Amino acid sequence: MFSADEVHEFNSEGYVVARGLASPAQCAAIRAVAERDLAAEVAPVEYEADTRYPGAPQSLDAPGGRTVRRLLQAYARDPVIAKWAVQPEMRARLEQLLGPRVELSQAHHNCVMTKNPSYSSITNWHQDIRYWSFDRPELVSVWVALGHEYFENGALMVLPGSHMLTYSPEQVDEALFLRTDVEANKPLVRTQRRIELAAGDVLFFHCRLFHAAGHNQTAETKFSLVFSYHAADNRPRAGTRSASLPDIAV
Ligand SMILES: O=C(O)CCC(=O)C(=O)O
Repeated sequence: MFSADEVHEFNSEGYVVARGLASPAQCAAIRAVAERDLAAEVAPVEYEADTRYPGAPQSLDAPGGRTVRRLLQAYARDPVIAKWAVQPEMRARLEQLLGPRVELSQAHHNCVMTKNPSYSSITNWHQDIRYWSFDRPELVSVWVALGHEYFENGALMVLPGSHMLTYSPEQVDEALFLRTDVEANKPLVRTQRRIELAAGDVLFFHCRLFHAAGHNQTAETKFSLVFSYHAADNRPRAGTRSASLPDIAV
């Protein structure tokens, strides 16, 4: 369970880290699945070229275009992953943040991020909710470090408190990334914090928290397992991508 201070931290900062929540055995088992599926390119995957992020190869056939960036549909990939996602410890913590009766969305995140050392694009400042459609913009993303995550291998950075930010349309670009050339955003971007995680640390963050990440400048792929959860009474809007796959009761 989170302490009252940790719940307060999540509510005020938009994120909280549970250190060592995944045991070394859980991490090793999940990572083994990810390494196996990455080596065999087990579908469905998202390639670097698919992301269209800055620095991504222009097409699948460009050098590095077919570098796997995400192993999609993580929940359905292997029972080891599914078990992790709906374990009682996860439910207990998520209920503290979201309220009773929590569901996992299979339509969003639900992936293992595989940030490759040779080809990895950067992810600009964004809110996860930007393309998601739910009755209320109240979801929690849960990011499990399957190895050490630090600035040089492209770890996440966050803008603390930005989940409560109201901003004008000029502050974001057409893909809803925060524009770093806009004067009003500069002080905000200076508040950035780097989130360093050890294997097994788990970052819980609000779907409106602005976050970003850089390239992987090291020699090893960075693996992170990521899911999104919502309260059962916060329904995905019919006809949208958010409603395209059944939610899983936690
Ligand atoms: O590891 C990264 O580049 C960040 C990915 C991310 O922020 C996202 O998928 O929402």
